[in-house]
Amino acid sequence: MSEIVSEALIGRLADWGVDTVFGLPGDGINGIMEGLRRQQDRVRFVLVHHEEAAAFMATAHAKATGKLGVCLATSGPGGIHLLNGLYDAKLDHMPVLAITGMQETSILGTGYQQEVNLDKLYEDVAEYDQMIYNPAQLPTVVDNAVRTAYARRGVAHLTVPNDIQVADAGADPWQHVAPARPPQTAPVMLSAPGMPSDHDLERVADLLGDGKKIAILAGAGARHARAELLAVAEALAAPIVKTLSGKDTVPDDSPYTTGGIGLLGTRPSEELMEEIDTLLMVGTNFPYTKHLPEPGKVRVAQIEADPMRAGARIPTEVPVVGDAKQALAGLLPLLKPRSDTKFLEKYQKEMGKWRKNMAALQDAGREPIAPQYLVGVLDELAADDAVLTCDSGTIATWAARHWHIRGGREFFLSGNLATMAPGLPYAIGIQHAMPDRQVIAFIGDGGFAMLMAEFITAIKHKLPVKIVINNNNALGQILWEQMILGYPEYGVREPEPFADYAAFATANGALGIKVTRAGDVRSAVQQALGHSGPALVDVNVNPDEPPLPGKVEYDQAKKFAQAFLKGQPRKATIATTLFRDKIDQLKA
Ligand SMILES: Cc1ncc(C[n+]2csc(CCOP(=O)(O)OP(=O)(O)O)c2C)c(N)n1
Ligand SMILES: [Mg+2]
Repeated sequence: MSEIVSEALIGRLADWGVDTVFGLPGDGINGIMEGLRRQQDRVRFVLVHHEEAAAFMATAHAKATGKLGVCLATSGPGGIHLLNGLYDAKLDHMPVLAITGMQETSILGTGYQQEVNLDKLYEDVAEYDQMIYNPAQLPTVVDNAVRTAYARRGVAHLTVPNDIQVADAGADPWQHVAPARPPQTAPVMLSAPGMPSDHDLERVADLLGDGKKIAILAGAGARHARAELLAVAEALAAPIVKTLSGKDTVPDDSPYTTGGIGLLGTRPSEELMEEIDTLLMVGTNFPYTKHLPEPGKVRVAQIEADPMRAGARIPTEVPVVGDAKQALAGLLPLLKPRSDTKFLEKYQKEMGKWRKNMAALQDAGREPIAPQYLVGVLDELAADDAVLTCDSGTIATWAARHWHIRGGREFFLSGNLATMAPGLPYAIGIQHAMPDRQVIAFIGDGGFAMLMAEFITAIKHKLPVKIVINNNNALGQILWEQMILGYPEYGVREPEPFADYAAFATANGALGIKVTRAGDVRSAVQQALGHSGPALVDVNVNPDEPPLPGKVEYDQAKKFAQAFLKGQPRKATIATTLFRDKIDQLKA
């Protein structure tokens, strides 16, 4: 049996170290499925229920392992479904390869069934975007796709017409002026040198040497530089503020961090940003500039891997291009250790108060159940090296504040696209790559409902993922956003009763536990975490618990009050919740 193009394609990906492809078959990729079947000893195919989830899984694979994530979809609708997950990869700078099918070359352009010009559709999302017209293009085109995804940290897309998929890999049907000569370069990714020049590092050290009130802002690009971040923070007596995607850069109980920034960050981080005179940004392209110091108010140095992003967010006196870990290690010996620790101590004290306030909200005595209590229990009972995935919604705020990074814990969510629904597929993608880790998705009812069929994927693949649903029967985040804008909520709550997702889990052979009383939260979470297979805990929480910003500004409070006056439904329960939050904090 001669080798077909699809077999060569998958084989070349295996040479590159690809061991998993997430996808869903269709008549546009039958040849590629045959290629996967023939290469099944080298590459595992993970059958999903929705292509969007396959793209999220590939993105999560890249986030958690640092290696290329690969997803596969059929021509037309399948390729269209991948897009949201691919934009997640693009915006969070993850190397992902999407493979799609295409109509046979002989009928392209004739308006055949499902004919969608996926290469055109993907122009915006993909850094490398290529149709394969001739078997001779392989493996050069595969190599270029993989290298581009890694080098540009983004999406590569290959679309393969049906007839090419099953053509003889060695076929070359046409006469050429420039015959293809696939280079036999080793399938290894070489990273660009990561150490900035001495001159650049000296300029950073000089700028920091002049600072009196210095902070470090650490993002996802510094996830591998924990020890170096902490050492630099110690030398500078500077608190580390973390972006949400950079939550696992340093542990939450470190005396050197004031936790998150932005709407779901901490009050000390917000206040500190207003007070500093010097900022060192490391591995972050934090987009919410409103939460960064005003331009011109502070001196800024930035260490950033991508030359396109260095200094691109706020006026930056010393932008430096390099790998966070190497650059910080190179910077450390150039720093004059600061003995004045007053600024750091002030914010350590503030963080002490903030931590107490947050702990007070994890009130076990509340009915309906406080979401903060649910995360608090999960935080306490989960392993020290658990991986938590999360979704966009109020859940992100609860996780940001009540899920603590300690030990080898990791945390992933859709940082820049901030899309709903990746939490569950992320957990599946990561569990496939890390079968021995405890992988937990803490997600909302809205996000879960969008891709809930993927829980069946977890069951079928016998993946022990743990799903904890913060079920507020609402698109909670938007409810509060409407009120902060001064508009009474509209179209954001589901009619009662609350959906029962635990029943769905149980009906399909997993462990499913519905929790409606605070007294049952702990035992349910304990049981789920201790279960050897997939488990889902669906917790009805208080739908009227607002995720307030760490520092509520006068304007926000005013708009909130205005919404109340304009006819906000459920005023009484919201007010009661806010009142109890305050009382709990005062008691602490
Ligand atoms: C695909 C998509 N649609 C809509 C939104 C806008 N959005 C952001 S959070 C959110 C609510 C999410 O609801 P749920 O998952 O139940 O979480 P909750 O906020 O209730 O905790 C919505 C609608 C989005 N980010 N992504
Ligand atoms: Mg919800």
